[in-house]
Amino acid sequence: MRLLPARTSRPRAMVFFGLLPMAGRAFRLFPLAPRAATPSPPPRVRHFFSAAPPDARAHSSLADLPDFRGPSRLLKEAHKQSLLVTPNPKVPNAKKRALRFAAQVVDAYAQGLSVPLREQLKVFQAVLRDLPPFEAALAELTLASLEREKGGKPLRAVVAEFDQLRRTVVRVGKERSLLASKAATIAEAHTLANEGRTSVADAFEEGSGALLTLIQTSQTLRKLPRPSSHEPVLVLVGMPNVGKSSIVTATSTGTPEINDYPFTTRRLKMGHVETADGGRYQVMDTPGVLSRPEEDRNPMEGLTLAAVKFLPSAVVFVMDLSGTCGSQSAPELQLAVRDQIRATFPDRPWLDVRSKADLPLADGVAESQIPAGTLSVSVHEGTNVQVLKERMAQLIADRYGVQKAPDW
Ligand SMILES: Nc1nc2c(ncn2[C@@H]2O[C@H](COP(=O)(O)OP(=O)(O)OP(=O)(O)O)[C@@H](O)[C@H]2O)c(=O)[nH]1
Ligand SMILES: [Mg+2]
Repeated sequence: MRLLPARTSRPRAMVFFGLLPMAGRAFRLFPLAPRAATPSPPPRVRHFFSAAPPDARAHSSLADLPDFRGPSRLLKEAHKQSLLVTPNPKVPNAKKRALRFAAQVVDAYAQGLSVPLREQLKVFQAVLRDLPPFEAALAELTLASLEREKGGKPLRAVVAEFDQLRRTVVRVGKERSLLASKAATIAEAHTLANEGRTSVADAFEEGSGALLTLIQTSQTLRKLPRPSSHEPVLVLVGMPNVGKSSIVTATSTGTPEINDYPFTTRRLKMGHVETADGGRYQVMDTPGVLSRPEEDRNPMEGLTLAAVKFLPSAVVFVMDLSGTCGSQSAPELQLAVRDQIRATFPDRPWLDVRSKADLPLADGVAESQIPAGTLSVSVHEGTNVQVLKERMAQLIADRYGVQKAPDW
């Protein structure tokens, strides 16, 4: 029998993103752990991360998403698998033996494609199903945000196409195997086996765009910056352009982009802080949150609020009350958003920061409107940056206590 050369794929570049099928997922707040008594300064933040909390092991992680094999690799593997089939010597009749052999070659080839497709999809879906709430929200909102930016089909439609691809491979394989098993001659059986594999490969390549899309989606989700569940996390929240990323840069190893226009930060960005006593915690920079009802929020704002909602985080709320960061972040709107978020998460360890304190308060903003305990900071002049670092470490110590792992 002439053996077919391994097929190479003709990738059809299709990159679609969409919402994960998570409707009905119960979004719940992480219960706050009882606060440890505030330790006397300097705050000790050592050993928070000494052990993974038991609950973390019950969940999957975006890092577990499978590394899908691509079309050309699957075709090569299917080809190899079909080469392993041998004629059955127990079938005495030469023609019967050849017909059965031809059918089995086609079957092996089709299964060499359809079985890995099924297994890969199973793992992909199982990982998404078992994500902890924050990672589920992160995946959902990131894909929604990419869908808005790039257009395309929702993920559930792509998954349906992927499954359709598998079914088509199975169907064409069965049809062609049946045909080979009914060949009139030994020579025809050989020809039909080869043609059968070609037909299966063509059907697979025809629909392989769905596989490429899932590969891309899986890679995107795996690479998403996200906090480690073994270290405390402090989240910076505020309206666009108020100086959040500048504060992250001044206080941690994070190096987010800084610009004088809103929504410079479009994804979560992580930095780390090593404390004086050898402890370590994470600082998360977030996209700005606008003053508007929940239902009007975009996926980027959703990411920020999900971080506050689902992570056992401490919050630094940043306000630029100088009136210089744009009308959508006007001081009175910032104060209103601050009150709204604070009221939603009254138990979160919380620090209000007035940024850009080198600039005067905007006309019409009275000192009495500024929340009590607000720390004035100027990154540009270095004012209170050291105090801010100490207060951040204190917040983390308040939130997580000493020698206590995060409860997520
Ligand atoms: N005068 C002054 N300007 C500052 C200070 N800190 C930051 N800025 C400026 O404020 C602008 C916005 O800073 P970012 O750190 O990018 O603000 P952001 O809140 O992260 O912005 P988005 O990511 O767009 O929401 C930049 O032009 C910064 O240089 C400060 O202490 N004083
Ligand atoms: Mg930013």
